[in-house]
Amino acid sequence: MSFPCYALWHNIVFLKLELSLEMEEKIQALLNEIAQHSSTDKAGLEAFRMKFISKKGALSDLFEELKQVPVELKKTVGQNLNKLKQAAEAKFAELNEQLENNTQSGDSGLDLTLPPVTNKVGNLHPLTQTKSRIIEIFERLGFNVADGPELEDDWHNFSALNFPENHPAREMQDTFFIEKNPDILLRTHTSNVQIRMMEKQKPPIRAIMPGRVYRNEAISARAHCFFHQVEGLYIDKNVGFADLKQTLYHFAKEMYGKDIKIRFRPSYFPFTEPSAEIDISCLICKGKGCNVCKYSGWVEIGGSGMVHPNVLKSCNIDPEEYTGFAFGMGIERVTMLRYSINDLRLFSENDVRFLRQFHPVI
Ligand code: 2NL
Repeated sequence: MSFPCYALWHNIVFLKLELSLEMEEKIQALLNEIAQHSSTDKAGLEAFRMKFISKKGALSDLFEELKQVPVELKKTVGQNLNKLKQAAEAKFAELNEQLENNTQSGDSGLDLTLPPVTNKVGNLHPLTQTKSRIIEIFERLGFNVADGPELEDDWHNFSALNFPENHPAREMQDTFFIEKNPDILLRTHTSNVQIRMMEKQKPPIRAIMPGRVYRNEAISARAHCFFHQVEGLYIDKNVGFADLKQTLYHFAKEMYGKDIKIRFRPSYFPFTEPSAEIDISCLICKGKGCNVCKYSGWVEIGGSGMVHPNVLKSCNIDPEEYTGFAFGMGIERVTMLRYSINDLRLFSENDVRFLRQFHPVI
């Protein structure tokens, strides 16, 4: 072998040796790097994969370089390279598991600083809330709660209540009659329930009747073709007008607060004698005068009176033995005054922006 040729061979061997040494150093450095790697987020894990495991990563490069290593060293370098590969894969598996555990325990995706999810539970309709409060107040005075039909006959809605044959309330514009049978109608008040109760039950009777009633009215902010009423009846021996006044005064104080004032204004109903409208002092201006009370300081919440003897007779109750008082209130009206609502139509439009405002504070 000539000198230059020998020198070349020697050089190549030397270079290959150098390459294997260099590879061993690289492998060691990468092993250290892998041991120290500790990222636990998704981006860190991906960077690790790219650097060590992917086809363009350090391991691939080294396996490529391994081809240049002299045969006698290939085994050792190859074994070390395999150790490096195993270390990289084990580390990747470990980091991946850590990341999954963290995700499950809520480390990512859950932001505790976000505002809470709002309560989507519904609430009772404001009229139902008022009705429940009225029932609560009268139940504590010993009144029962009674219910009856909304589709009623003439007797229970008008005749038994001492409505004369020619009374305007019987006219078509006030009452919804059933075309095929004008003796049947949509009740115009809940008094029909009281009549049914008096027909069935002997006094003492002490009950309130909440329910829906119907009148043929043009719909506006102040009137509707249906609304809700609570009527009350107390029949016993020696029931007088003082009982009526005290009962309703007690109700007004419970409903609107102890500072409320109450006033009875003479009036007329066919079913009571004497009759009186019930006014309470205006809650908006506290009696000083405003547009709700039309500058009078008083607002009407219903009507009342001593049950007319003819009504008692219609129900086979002897007016010489028993007397009683009755009253009627519009639930819409009571609710409007309670919450300062200025349009009756809001109650039946089912606009959630209105209804949600009556969510009770827990
Ligand atoms: C009002 C007026 C009233 C009655 C209802 C009644 C019932 C029977 C006998 C006598 Cl069975 N009276 N109810 C009495 C007076 C007034 O309601 O303005 N309602 C909204």
